[in-house]
Amino acid sequence: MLSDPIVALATPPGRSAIAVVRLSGTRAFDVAARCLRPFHPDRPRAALRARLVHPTTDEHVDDVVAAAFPAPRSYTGEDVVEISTHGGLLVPGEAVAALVAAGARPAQPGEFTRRAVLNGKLDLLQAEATADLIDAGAPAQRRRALRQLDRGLSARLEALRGELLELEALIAYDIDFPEEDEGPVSPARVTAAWRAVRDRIAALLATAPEGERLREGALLVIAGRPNAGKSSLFNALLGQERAIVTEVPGTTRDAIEAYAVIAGFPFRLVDTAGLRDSNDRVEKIGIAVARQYLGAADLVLFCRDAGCPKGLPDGREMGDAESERFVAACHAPVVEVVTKVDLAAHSPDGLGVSVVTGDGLPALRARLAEAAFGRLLALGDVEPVVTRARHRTALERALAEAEAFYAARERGVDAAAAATHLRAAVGALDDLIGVVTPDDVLDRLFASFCVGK
Ligand SMILES: Nc1nc2c(ncn2[C@@H]2O[C@H](COP(=O)(O)OP(=O)(O)OP(=O)(O)O)[C@@H](O)[C@H]2O)c(=O)[nH]1
Ligand SMILES: [Mg+2]
Repeated sequence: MLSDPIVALATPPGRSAIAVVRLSGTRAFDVAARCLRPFHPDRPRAALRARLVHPTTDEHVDDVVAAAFPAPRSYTGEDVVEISTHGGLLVPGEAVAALVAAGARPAQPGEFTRRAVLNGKLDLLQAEATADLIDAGAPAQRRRALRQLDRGLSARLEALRGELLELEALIAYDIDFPEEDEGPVSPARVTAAWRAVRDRIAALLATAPEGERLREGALLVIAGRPNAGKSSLFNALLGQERAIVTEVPGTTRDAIEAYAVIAGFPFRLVDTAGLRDSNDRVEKIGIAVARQYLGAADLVLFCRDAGCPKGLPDGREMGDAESERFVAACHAPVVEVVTKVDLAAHSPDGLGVSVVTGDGLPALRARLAEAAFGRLLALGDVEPVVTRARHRTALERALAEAEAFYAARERGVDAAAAATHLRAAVGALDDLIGVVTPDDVLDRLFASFCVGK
């Protein structure tokens, strides 16, 4: 049943001052009335003190504050009761159990938000933004999720949808009077309108790589010769001594991955084994792992040691040619940095850092954020951005249909047939916003939600 009363703890379990229990459904007020003394559905959206009791044993479970939100003015669009109980390991669970005994069912993950979507309180993009906001670990993720929750992306897609329908209206005359040579709307005007909407879809699509990276964190792989100071820099960027640092070349043998927020943006930092020809079995495996990470990286931070400009500690020198070859072999963009500048006689060309003095670290952080998220930085927080593969594939479909429309017109296909491509493009945008959303799409989306959301 879709609107049966559901209940869940909306706050994480554990010791806390308060916890919030949420109840939603057509009979939610009946359930609440069996447990709350008193319960006032006639005083909507007022926070009122009450005793929460078990409906069959009458046992006093907790003193709470409860508020009733009658449909449709609630998060789910159904009758909702929010109950603030005391926190801790026992009380919130017993409060939920009492409400279940009174006739509510424990909610599935994401079920509240799913109902909000089905009742038209949120579109699909806003529901995704809700999950992104909860998952946000970096300020840039929070700002982006809030913009999407505010319908920034939805509004842009609706505007594009409107433009596609206008384009269809422009060729309506050709559809109705296919025999006429020239309709009242010139082909040049149709072309201009088509180009404008096509370009706008393409521009939005172009935000996808960095948008998806913003949700997942940019994979930043630190590489360089043994002893170049990679692990030291990894720890400095992380703000914590995570990787082992010693003066022995070949200290790091495994790849170490950690989440870090750099200049407000999310990164997955990877420290790797120093690159050299080694006969050590373990180190060789480590170097192979490093190369795998380099192949998958969004961005490479290449470290060069300023402390030993002539010979490297392992007796070999990584000459300019060798490091240039390395950088050229990387698919991802490379940020080059000179490490240990406190040991150097004079300041290096380009970006130099020292983890001992802290010199250059702020500039390095800014450079990394720029290299991984430069397009988003340039767009600011105002322009909408697409952040999921689901968004990207729908926009790719819309773009392909828009292109097919124009190609069909160029080939002299009749207007009615060409217009079906515009309809299909509109359909792709509708799927994206979630106008009509099949159950399996909802299942996949809400499976990743937490219970109580
Ligand atoms: N003076 C100075 N010493 C540094 C700096 N960064 C690293 N070191 C020293 O350089 C040595 C090697 O540092 P690591 O961070 O272990 O170098 P690595 O590149 O991870 O080395 P491998 O794991 O062996 O490839 C250690 O003795 C560090 O203390 C720096 O900025 N200044
Ligand atoms: Mg190391």
